[in-house]
Amino acid sequence: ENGYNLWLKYEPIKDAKLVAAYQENISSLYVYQKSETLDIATKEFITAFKGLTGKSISTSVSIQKNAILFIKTDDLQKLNITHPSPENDEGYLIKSIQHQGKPLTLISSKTDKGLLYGAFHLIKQLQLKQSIFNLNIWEEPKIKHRILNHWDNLDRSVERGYAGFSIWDWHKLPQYTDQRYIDYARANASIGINGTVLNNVNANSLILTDDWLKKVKALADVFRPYGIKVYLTARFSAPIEIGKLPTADPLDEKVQLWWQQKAKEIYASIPDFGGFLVKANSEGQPGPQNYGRTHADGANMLAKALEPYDGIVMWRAFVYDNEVPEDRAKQAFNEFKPLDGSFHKNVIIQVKNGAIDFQPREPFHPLFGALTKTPVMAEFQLTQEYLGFATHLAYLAPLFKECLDADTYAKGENSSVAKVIDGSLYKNQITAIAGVANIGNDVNWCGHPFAQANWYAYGRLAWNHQLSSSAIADEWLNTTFTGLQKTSSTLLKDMMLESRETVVNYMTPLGLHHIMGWDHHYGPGPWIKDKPRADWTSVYYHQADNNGIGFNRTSSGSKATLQYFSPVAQKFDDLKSCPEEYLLWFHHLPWDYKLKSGDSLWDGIVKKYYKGADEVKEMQKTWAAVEHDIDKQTYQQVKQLLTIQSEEALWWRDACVLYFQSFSGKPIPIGLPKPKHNLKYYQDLEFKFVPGI
Ligand code: BDP
Repeated sequence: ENGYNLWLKYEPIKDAKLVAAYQENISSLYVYQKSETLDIATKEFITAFKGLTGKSISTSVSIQKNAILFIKTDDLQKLNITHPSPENDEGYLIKSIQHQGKPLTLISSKTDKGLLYGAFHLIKQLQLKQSIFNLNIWEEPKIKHRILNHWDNLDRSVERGYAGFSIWDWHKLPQYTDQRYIDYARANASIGINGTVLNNVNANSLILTDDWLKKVKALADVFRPYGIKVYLTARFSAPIEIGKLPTADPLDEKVQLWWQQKAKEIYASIPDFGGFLVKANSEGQPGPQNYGRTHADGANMLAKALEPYDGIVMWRAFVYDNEVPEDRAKQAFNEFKPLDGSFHKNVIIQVKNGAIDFQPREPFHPLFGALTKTPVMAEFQLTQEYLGFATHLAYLAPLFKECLDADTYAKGENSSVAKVIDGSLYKNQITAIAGVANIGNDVNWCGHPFAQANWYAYGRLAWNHQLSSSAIADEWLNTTFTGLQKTSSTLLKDMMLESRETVVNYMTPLGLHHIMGWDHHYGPGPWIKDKPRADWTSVYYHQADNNGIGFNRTSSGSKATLQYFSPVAQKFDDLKSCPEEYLLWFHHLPWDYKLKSGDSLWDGIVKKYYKGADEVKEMQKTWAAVEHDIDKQTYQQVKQLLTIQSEEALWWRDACVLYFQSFSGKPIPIGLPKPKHNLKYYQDLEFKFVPGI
């Protein structure tokens, strides 16, 4: 078992009674109107059914007893079936019905894509050994554009990618379409992902040239029948670099025309092209501010070029400026809030879950809820840039949920981030969500077998943010490790649900953040200082000195707390109500500050680091306990990765504790073992060729 088949493993179900029931009650497929997408749906179902139950079924020309009927909502009447179906284009109904005396399973949707989603749902029902009787499943996605962002470069390196090289084999495209593209599309369709940005936000304008657009078209053609649209990142200076214009000023007419022409060209070959994702005036990327223009000027120019074709612009709010002597956590809000209302209607602002940068834990970004006239989408990072790369096991659904479920209070209580991005709070027409992909050309796609769960969880939450982390883990575990007994499944689920908190404990407990190794972000580096920008150092973020530690973002400090709506602002601002998991994110506190546990802050920090490292040892034990239920190859892989994780957790623990001790001057609490090496040892470690840069 090499992990290639992800959660789409169709291995024989062992429960003979159940298999007999499935075999007996599914006879054939009946497709009312054929299409490429429905061919895919039926082929997938037939393959799955054969694999899971051993029975070969096929499509038939008439409706047989116990058939599965694939039919679009508009055609229902023609068969005299009257069942309400979802209004949403991608929604679907799966219902057990009686039709002319025959029991049938009806899958209906307004679109072929919805029927494909329905097929995958029914397959999952079988994979999870659930009932296929008396079905009445009504599904509709809450968010319209559910997108993966690939930070893939044209040379096939992947920025912050830890699972090998890019799966886009640009060199062989457009003539050669790798089977991987099809399997990628299948996997995404199975969890409802319907868009992919193919290239890095740190963009290369070459992608917009004719030769490269042919390659993009080839991918778009593969993905289309799976309901997946292709998007590209647009480098703002492209009109200069590939258009030979002297400027990229968004108010220059020639520049506007250039983009309009470019859009026309793209849509001529990719009629359903999704649009552009743009990182502008951020970390050295060009943008409208180079010409004294605003983000709105830049975004609107592109939006107008895409508008005739229904394309959208996802304009990132991940901006911060070294020249601005302001807390980096506040800068995106400061730049975008005043622009609310000035964006064209097909622009959506893409906001990272937190205000700094995909840390193991961040409070939700204050821009969620703050823009009332501009749609906002959330960007999560599936690739584990700050959570141990593809070597640490960290199930991220709890991280995503923490953000999605957070109440912004933008319109009073019950104004969750999820409601902002699903459009229900401000009635936005465009709704979207993005996940920075953790996919590469490793045989198992994601490097770590458990990292697949983050791709899966992202897709599931993008479809329905109300699902629980636990329910998603259950689904993923039991479709991925097909031989799991109930006890093993529970053990592994508990391990997954704890795993992200474990990483927080051994990396950045109590609200610490951004204290990783310089540049490559590998391992601990709380001592990082004296870099070209203060906000690229660790000391900027932890502010440790002999008196205490933490970034004062309260009203007596940077005032970042005040960017939140009341009463969230007060909650974070007031030490008494600030949740301890965000303590040092918002407060600078003396080493002897008393935590809720009664421990001093120093003791509390140290204990968390030790706890995190101990928890990885527990994960190792859990994994050993389920060995009998896991195939040999995967078992060994995860076992070895957990060994690395355990060593690295100790490394994080010891390096951080020793470093912070050099300020606190306090002993490691009695009973805890001493670090293996001295601080200098950790500070002197050097790493060359770390992946993902
Ligand atoms: C940071 C990454 C950097 C990305 C940047 C971004 O370190 O590689 O380019 O975010 O999101 O997390 O633009």
